[in-house]
Amino acid sequence: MGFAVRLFLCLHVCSFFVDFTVANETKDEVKIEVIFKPENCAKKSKRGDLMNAHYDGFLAKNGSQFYCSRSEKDGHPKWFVLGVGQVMKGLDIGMDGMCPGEKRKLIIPPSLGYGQQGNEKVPPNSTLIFEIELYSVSRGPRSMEAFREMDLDKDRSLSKTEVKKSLMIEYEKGGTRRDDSFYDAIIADIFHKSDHNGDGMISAKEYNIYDHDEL
Ligand SMILES: *[C@@H]1O[C@H](CO)[C@@H](O)[C@H](O)[C@H]1NC(C)=O
Ligand SMILES: *[C@@H]1O[C@H](CO)[C@@H](O)[C@H](O)[C@H]1NC(C)=O
Ligand SMILES: *[C@@H]1O[C@H](CO)[C@@H](O)[C@H](O)[C@H]1NC(C)=O
Ligand SMILES: [Ca+2]
Ligand SMILES: [Ca+2]
Repeated sequence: MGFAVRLFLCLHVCSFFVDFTVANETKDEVKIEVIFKPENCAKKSKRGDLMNAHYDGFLAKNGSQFYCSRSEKDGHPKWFVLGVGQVMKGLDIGMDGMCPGEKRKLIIPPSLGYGQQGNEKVPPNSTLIFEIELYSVSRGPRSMEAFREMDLDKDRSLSKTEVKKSLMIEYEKGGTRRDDSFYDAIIADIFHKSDHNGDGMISAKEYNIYDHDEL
């Protein structure tokens, strides 16, 4: 949809409205607000799934932004496995049960964020607000399963055609057609991020090496 494409192309850079009022946060819970939910939501994220998402982080106390995946490094959506500690606990919890295309706002208490230490950008004991846009979810338990599913000719390597086919299945489940530029942009991103030796194929090894963020 136009909405997702626009976000993907970063024309909508980091301009989310942030509500500063943090009403009644309970200490150790992530508060989840669904901001946008796609009509077709057959597949929801669960522990072990490979996620691709943009997320922006703000301090609840004054709304200042401490993280923006759109302006960080190459500005590509981040890849990570859900529920295994690759991201902070609050994100592992708050991004569970999400559909591709869904947008959420999460309010994360310090205990599930950067805790009593904080970090160079986050003061100690900070409640955090995250704005999340989820692009894709690949079925786990671990990502190798998703890899084997995508690897149609079983040569242990993913071609652009194989990646495109799996993306089309993913994005067109509900019958919505996407144009080639939609897929080309995602595929360019995936290969930019994963095809480390630049041979135009993603090997099992390349697929398994995630570019982790500190988050
Ligand atoms: C906060 O929580 C308390 C106890 O659960 C409740 O009585 C109160 O109405 C809540 N306040 C707001 C602003 O939601
Ligand atoms: C918000 O708080 C942080 C951390 O205390 C501080 O660095 C930042 O300058 C503040 N931003 C605004 C807009 O007050
Ligand atoms: C953070 O919170 C803990 C527990 O509530 C408290 O002991 C500690 O002093 C706080 N740290 C700062 C810097 O406020
Ligand atoms: Ca293959
Ligand atoms: Ca390669």
